[in-house]
Amino acid sequence: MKKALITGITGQDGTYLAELLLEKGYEVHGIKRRSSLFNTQRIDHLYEDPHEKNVRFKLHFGDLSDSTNIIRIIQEVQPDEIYNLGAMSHVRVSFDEPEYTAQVDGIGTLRILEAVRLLGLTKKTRIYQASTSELYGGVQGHAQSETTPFYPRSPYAVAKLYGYWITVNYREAYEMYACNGILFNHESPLRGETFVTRKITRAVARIGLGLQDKVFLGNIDSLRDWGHAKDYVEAMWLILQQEKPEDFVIATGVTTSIREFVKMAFAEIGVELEFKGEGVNEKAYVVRASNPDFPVAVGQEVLSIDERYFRPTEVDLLLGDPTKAMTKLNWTPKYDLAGLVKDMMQADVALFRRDQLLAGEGHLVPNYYE
Ligand code: NDP
Ligand code: GDR
Repeated sequence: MKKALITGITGQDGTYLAELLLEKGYEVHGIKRRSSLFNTQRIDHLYEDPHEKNVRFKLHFGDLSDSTNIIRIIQEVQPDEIYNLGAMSHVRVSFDEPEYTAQVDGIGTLRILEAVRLLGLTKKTRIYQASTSELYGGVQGHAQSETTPFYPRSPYAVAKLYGYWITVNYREAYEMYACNGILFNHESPLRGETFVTRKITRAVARIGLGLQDKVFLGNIDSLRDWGHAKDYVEAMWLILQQEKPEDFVIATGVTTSIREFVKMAFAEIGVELEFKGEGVNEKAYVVRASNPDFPVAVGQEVLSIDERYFRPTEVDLLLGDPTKAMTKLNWTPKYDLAGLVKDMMQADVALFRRDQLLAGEGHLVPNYYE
């Protein structure tokens, strides 16, 4: 039985990847951070009682900022594959926590590689590094592929740039099977609540159900190449199954603005929007509401711009060229953007119908404006 170790198992991708690897018959080990509250909500359905026999899902306390802990876990698990998905993954927050982001996203990657080397596992353990389209940040005007030079535009992207190159360097210096997946934005019903797509689908569901009046967003002109996280974890696995270690761009090849994503999400509840005004004064109003399950008032202002969500340096356009992954890995995504928006909206409507019921019974329902 193959053993995989996943850092960041409690995150969006960690959860889908753990599901996939368990389905494939792996023994899955994950590193979770100590927190004052349970932080395992996404993976609770995978939990197995450690007192039982033949448990295939095991969690270890750990942190990418702690080398000795990383070395101990890798020594104990002796994994065939490591997926390094753990990171401070929020671009906006990386401007507030640049040093911590460098420690975890940059040096954290080195800690994994060095642990495998020091433990003499270079011939046994394959390593996947979660690299990102944010590496291309300032590269504009054409689709971005494995040969496009990088231009990071945030402390997050600069930290990930180190992670990218140290992975390439260990591959070349020590002949390790270590690969970068340069993944473009991927979303799902499990996406963190403060990333823009999930923030939008949650807000739209709540507005439709009368739990919230409007949503505040930052720059709605930027363009992103969005795929579904379920498709993207499949690519991570494929990257580690090749004969030779290589880096791959994973993307859909289609780019869409935040404004268009907002329109698509509202369309899922039968609401049509009109955008008026320029720049920070732009707002969106309801011009048609055709679904009686979501009785939104025509003329209601449902979106305003809040400069607090602007970034000191923005990435205006991301558009990936997934040709290499499609030909060499034979990878094809099952979801397009419309399917992704539908999946996220259905999940958030179901989630907030529960809140609506609770609110109807007089229970306090938390406010989710942020
Ligand atoms: P999430 O933010 O959902 O998950 C991040 C995970 O990393 C969580 O499990 C988190 O733990 C863990 N983590 C954070 N800090 C540490 C630390 N110091 N030590 C150990 N673990 C830590 O991210 P995604 O699942 O969306 O992304 C997975 C990886 O892929 C990340 O590295 C991200 O940067 C990268 N990536 C993501 C893309 C996307 O569009 N989703 C695109 C390209 C790359 P906790 O739950 O306790 O916070
Ligand atoms: P990104 O994702 O920065 O691309 O990083 P995010 O969803 O945070 O932002 C996408 C774009 O939306 C604009 N935006 C807002 N963003 C947020 N979070 N909140 C808002 O209110 C808002 N309004 C507008 C942003 O300015 C930006 O242009 C994600 C992360 O998953 C990274 O870890 C990963 O590496 C990259 O995708 C690829």
